[in-house]
Amino acid sequence: MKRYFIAIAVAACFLPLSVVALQQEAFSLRVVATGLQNPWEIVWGPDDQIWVTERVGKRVTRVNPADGTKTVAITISEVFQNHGQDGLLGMALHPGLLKSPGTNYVYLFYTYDADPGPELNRRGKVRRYTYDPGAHTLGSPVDLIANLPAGTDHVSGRLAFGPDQKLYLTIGDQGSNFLQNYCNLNRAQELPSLEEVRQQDWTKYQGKMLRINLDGSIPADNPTLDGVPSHIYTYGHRNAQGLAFGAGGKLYASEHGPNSDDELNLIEAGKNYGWPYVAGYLDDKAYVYANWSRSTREPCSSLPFSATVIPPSVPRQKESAWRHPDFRPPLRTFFTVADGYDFQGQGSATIAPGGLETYTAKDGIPGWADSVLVLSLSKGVIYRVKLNADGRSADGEPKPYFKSTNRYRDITIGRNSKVIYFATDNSGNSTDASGRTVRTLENPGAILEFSYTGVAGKSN
Ligand SMILES: [Ca+2]
Ligand SMILES: [Ca+2]
Ligand SMILES: [Ca+2]
Ligand SMILES: [Ca+2]
Repeated sequence: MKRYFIAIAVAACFLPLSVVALQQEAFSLRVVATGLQNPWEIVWGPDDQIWVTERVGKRVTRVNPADGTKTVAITISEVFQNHGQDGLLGMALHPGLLKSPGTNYVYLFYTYDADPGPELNRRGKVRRYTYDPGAHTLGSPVDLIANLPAGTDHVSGRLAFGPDQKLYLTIGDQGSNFLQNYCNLNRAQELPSLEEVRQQDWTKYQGKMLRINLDGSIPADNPTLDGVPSHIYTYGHRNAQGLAFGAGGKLYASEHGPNSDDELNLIEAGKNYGWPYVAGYLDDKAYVYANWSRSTREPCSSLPFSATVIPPSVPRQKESAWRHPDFRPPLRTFFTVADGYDFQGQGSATIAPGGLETYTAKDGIPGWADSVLVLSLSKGVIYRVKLNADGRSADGEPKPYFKSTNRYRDITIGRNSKVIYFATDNSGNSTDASGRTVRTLENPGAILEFSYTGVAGKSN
């Protein structure tokens, strides 16, 4: 077992952290399993196995944390996967799994081809499976809601099971107004009409957080937005890939920003999280909404996309030109930079947040109770954000842990809350110890275990 002491002064590569934190906690690292095909969601199960969705592998796999033994619960041939963000994504276990009769349920979100012919019509669905504890397999599929938006970017697809017995699902803005989808209108602020909901036309569910009954229907107590009840719980989201409930049933989500302003949000019914009018705080810093689809004089399709240079024919709107009574700013950004920040020279001021978990154990790692752990894909660290007592604001700066040259995709905490597991991507960009961007990953397609071993240094 490799000793892995986290007692590092944080390097300057994590700019623009204003406070340099000195971590005291020590952890030992153990590689639990390798050879997974893009593990995307990991959940500690009631059987003390780590349940894994493999995005590219299209499988639900149970991994024995003691020896890494893998048992495939199901391979889903209907999953369609051909780019970096689609495939088998979110998973939530019914809290009654292996505990109460009639609740051996596992909920999955994945992308599929809704066109039976040769064309591709990529959509997303939430499907429920029943677990057979004797055979250790998943069967009896029931589609709860299908035909959800799913494109070639910003699919999101994180699922959580609420204390209110509802399913929560993130659906991204599908990369609209960005990169290869730059001429698509961003619909994160658009809300469906009564007729669209009646027709089960879920187009406007792009850039939303959904709250779904366990049979797929619309909860009677969901917010009514613009006079229309729907599955939409919150809106104005870009790409929320981390989602977890914390103390008091509060719901937290991480969200990818554009070139700056990755976010940690507290999710509350009916609120508007600002995208694409606002990135991070409503502060007019380093972000302006440029609506490529509304380019006048020169049609969007004739313009080359740039994240930093906006052609004059593309209308732009400052954050402060937009106001909304239900706007909710993030609890914390990673990171906000000032106007004039040199994105081309210095690169994006982002961490690319993957999964997220709340840390609630009072008898766990000292000082960690009431924290949120936000995973970074591109920095190879996990940021711990301490919350204030009411869970409604962040206390101090995010602290990085577990530095490695990996892309941390998802997290689960063991039955022993001093043991934390991470799933890693198989490929992509990370950051090495010197702060350089690299493409060679230390532990691709793996599950890593970090066990708290005590305090390495003296607090200053
Ligand atoms: Ca997880
Ligand atoms: Ca087809
Ligand atoms: Ca936001
Ligand atoms: Ca801003």
